[in-house]
Amino acid sequence: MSTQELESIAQALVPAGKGILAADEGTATIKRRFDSINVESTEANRRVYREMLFTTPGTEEFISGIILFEETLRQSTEGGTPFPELLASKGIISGIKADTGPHDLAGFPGETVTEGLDGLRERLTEYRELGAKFGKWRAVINVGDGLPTQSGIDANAHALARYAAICQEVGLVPIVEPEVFMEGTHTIERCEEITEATLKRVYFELHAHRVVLEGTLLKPSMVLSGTDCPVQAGVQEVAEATVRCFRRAVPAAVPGVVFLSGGQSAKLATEHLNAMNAIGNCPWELSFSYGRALQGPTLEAWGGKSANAAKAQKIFYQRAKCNSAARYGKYTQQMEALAA
Ligand code: 5MM
Repeated sequence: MSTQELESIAQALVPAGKGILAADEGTATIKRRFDSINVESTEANRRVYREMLFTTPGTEEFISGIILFEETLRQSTEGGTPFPELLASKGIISGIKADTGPHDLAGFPGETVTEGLDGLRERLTEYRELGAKFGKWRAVINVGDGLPTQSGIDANAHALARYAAICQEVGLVPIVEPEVFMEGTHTIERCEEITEATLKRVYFELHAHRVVLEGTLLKPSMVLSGTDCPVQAGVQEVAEATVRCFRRAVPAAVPGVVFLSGGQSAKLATEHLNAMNAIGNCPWELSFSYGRALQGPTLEAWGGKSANAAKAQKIFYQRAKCNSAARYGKYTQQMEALAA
């Protein structure tokens, strides 16, 4: 695939008013989500739940792409249409979680490195044949006493860059996801410092691995106070710190920054994105690639019962609509009232 084709896919994932749905929870994560609503995590239930999300009427107004887990990429609707085909018919681009998860980094207690490079070229080639047009790889940076170490940041940045290079070689747009974990007592200032150092290292490695930035997207965490920090930064402070940090570290050649929600409430994730877009004047699109912040209220409303599916779809549609408005800095509290 040519560089130009990669660029057009990357751009098609961040058009005005649209963002990405992260529905790539692995088996262990989706089990945790289903446990919270007392639903057994069987392959059949996961398929039914995801079909409900993907067939929500009007999703394509606000959702440009959906990140899938390998199992979902191979599944079909009840009527037999493969999910990537269903999404393509709605103009939604399918993506694939390419990593095999974070594992303990030997010699560095408290830190992880994301694995999945072995056999990646072959797996990605098959995913592309199944309909995926982009990939996603998540690296986790834990914050704590003496953490992260430079070695922890370097190992994760190196793996992200190797993944991104293989993705582009195979013809998939790599979404590069360095998540500075929000759990901890750290201040927003410390989060900003670590996020900036991580992003700078990630772009150093992407450059070293000859990755074409125009054909990539960045999926980062926002600059936030740690969940247990006694002083919690407000919405405007988070927006200013995040935009400042990204202006310093993310090259203008990157078409879009698509944030993860990381455990923030659905509403707060929307408010933060809205405040960033209200600041404006950034070289990249500022969008979303939320998992929990898009699915949380939907999952709760569904509760595993088909009788609740239509209501759950309406909630999903409204959540996507609120985030679409946040892409323009035009989200208002009144939209939540309408959603309720
Ligand atoms: C950080 O999680 C990603 C974004 O979701 P949130 O908006 O909820 O933070 C998400 O794509 C995550 O990488 C996937 O759910 C994969 O999860 P697991 O835990 O199975 O690797």
